[in-house]
Amino acid sequence: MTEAPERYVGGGVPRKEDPALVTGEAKWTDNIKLPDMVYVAFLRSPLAHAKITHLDVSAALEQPGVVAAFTGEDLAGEWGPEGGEAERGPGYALLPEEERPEVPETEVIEESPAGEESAQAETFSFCVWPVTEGGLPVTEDMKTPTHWPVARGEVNFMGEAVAVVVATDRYKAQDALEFIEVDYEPLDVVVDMESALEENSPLVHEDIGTNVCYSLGLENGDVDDAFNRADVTVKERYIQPRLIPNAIEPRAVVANRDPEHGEYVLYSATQVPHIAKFVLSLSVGIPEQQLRVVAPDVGGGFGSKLNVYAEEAIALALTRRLGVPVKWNEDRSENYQATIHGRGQIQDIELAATNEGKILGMRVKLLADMGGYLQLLTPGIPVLGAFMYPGVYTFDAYSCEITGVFTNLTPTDAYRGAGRPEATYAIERIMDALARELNMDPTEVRRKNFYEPFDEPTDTPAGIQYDSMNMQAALDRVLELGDYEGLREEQRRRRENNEPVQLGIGFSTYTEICGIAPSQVNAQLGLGGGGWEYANVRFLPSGKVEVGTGTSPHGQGHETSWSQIAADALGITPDDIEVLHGDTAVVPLGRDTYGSRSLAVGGIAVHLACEKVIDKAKKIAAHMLEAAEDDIEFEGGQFSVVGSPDQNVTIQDVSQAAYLAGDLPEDMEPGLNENFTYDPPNFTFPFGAHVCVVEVDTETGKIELRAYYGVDDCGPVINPVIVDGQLHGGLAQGIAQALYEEAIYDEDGTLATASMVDYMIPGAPELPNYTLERTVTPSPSNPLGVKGVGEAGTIGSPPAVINAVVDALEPFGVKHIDMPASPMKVWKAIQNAQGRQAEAKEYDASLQDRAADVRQEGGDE
Ligand code: MCN
Repeated sequence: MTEAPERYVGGGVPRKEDPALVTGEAKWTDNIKLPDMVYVAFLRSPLAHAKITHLDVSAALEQPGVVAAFTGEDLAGEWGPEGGEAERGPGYALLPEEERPEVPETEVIEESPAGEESAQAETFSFCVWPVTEGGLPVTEDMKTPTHWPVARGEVNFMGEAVAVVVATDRYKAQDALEFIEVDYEPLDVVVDMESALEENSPLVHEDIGTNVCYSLGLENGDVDDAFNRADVTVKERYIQPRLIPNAIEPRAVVANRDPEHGEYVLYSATQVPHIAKFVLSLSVGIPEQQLRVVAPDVGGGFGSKLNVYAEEAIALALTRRLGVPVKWNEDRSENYQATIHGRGQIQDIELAATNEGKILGMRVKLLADMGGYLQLLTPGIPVLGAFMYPGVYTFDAYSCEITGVFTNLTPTDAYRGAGRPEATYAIERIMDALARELNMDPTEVRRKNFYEPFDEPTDTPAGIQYDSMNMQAALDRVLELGDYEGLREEQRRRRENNEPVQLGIGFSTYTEICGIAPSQVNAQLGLGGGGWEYANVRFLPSGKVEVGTGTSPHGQGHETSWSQIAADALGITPDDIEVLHGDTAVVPLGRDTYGSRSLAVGGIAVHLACEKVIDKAKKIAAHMLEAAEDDIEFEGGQFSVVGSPDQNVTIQDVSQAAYLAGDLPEDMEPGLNENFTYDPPNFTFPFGAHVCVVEVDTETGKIELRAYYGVDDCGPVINPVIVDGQLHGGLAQGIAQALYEEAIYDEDGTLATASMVDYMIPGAPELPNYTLERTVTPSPSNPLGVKGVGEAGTIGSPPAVINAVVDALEPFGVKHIDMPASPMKVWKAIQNAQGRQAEAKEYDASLQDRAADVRQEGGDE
């Protein structure tokens, strides 16, 4: 047994996960090969909104290697809790060509035949967050469109699956798609949220009769009165472009039926095996106890794999129907069209304040793009943000109205930060606008409104309670780090000299809500799932330990962090611990990984399960040492009698005794194996202060990120190396949103940024070296005092970057630039602010002409 030093928590223990990841030993879903496995490819709609008037897969069936092909109608009996009970037609997997049945042409579907056959589900959706049933104050009924895994009769976004081909290899399946006959009748397309709400707008879902998915309002205090009393008000409109998540590993699925036990097994590159098991059992009609979901190594998710997708349901239905293992790998174009998108909001925000810069009230109106259907959490994402618009500022009156809007675009859902980057961006941008209005330094107006430091739950304008905060310390330190005075001095010099490259200094002082937990709040918000987390800690007879966790890491390093927590609690070394996760047969209970919840909920469950183990072990140790339990102390993996340190047993001795079970205290169960299901009393609220320094070339619009300083506070740190990594990745994504990334659609709902060539993901050369420090303000909500960190960088950084760009351009009168702040936008903003709109327009027109020429040249070739 390796000797345990004093403590591992807080130390930079190397990540246990990395050797496998960097030596090609990781187990990706795509590495799974099973006998007789067949491969799925999807025909996807090229149109954003259309009726399917003709669909015939029979020619695809004749192609080499193809074993089956289905339309949405063919699979209609597969969905819902009774799925699979309906008449499913012949199973023709792997039959020689001559024995394959004729597949009839699918008729035009005027009206869904659902309901005519009792076993067919009449409606279907993956959404589990009906936000309006949760008792929030002002709501209208949420509309949930029927969302078949394979379209039936109509498509509602570009990339929606229209037909499925199954073949003996992936490429044959892909090739056969070309032989599917499909005709569409295009329908009017809804792309823009504001137009969608106009009276005569075309409807995304004719049967729903409106493009409003839901509207919801929160109000605390007398907002009108605050605005009446205000010396100054500022009002801004911010656009949150849609973002496309780009995990290194696209989605991947293998479904199989265990021939011996009849159990279905789904391997999926998912963040949420436990949630997927529950939702898929209801979606496909496989009893929950007969479904096992495994998340092997997962190459990132950033929220996009916090979902239950049609392709997972289809793979299960196909393996049930065909009797062979089924595999699907998403390609990058499918990733761009059929995996959820993030953000997609229009924010109108107003502040009422005194001449001294004290905020009196805030109004927010939010339009949130749902896309063509509701995915798992789509309607809830803006609601998460609604609680965070007040940010790190205390004031009395706040209201927020959200309208969820259907469009014919890819559904939106959780993307790193999920609602909170949007909220933080709005409040941190408008704080700068208020500072400008009052001619105050942006740090001063922030300080005027900070909470006094606190370490007990404290009410916020949005009606929740922050756990602990000390913004002053974080801001003071980040100003020192960046040499704020020195930066302002340099800025003054450059301005005075009219230098073409100007310096900008941008701030963001942020907090965010890490969860999703506790369960009672989830229930109040209408979310169909608890916020607890489960852990199992068991000593094995040899004295080694297995820790089972319901979290499902996909890059966050839980194997390392949880080992550190358990090692300290049990007095052993991380090397003697194996962390098990991501398989519902190995860890049956769990709520998975998202919302920067894993440490503050799942890590705490591990800690508390360890304490239960120690409690029991202490009883056994007392019995072994023939002492009273109260006289036993535990330290460094050893139980000893108080005052007689020589009378001792190690925890491994105790473990052995627990399993030998020859001489245990009376009525004690053998073994040393404890579970803990932890449901926290509150969320955790990490916070921090960021400063971004940019150099903007005012002649070309080019932005250079010169430096980025951050002082973040996520409470005590379990592993500083992992926390730095989380912050670096998060900052990169926030900077990407501010400067580079945007999903662009044309007026027909066609995704123009449909590949990595067109969608600009920054690489290392575009990103600065970060200078990061931490303050430590423990959370009173959990015994380790920890807060989450997985999204903090993404939430804090976009406003710091844009505030810096706008600050650089202050001498030109520029007050706002939309994200992403491309050189073109920056250059145009300067022209417009200088009254040179004509030049900007002229340049625009010349670009349009050039684009037309290029298209023409392309067409001529
Ligand atoms: N940690 C720590 N001390 C703290 C806080 C956190 O040592 N005080 C460590 C934790 O022990 C854990 C890691 O930091 O190892 C992240 O913990 P936490 O903040 O609880 O976040 P989660 O583990 O729940 O991860 C979810 C979060 C989210 S929501 C997204 S999105 C995201 C992210 O994590 N996606 C990621 N980080 C990612 N990192 C990678 N590599 N890939 C993704 O897809």
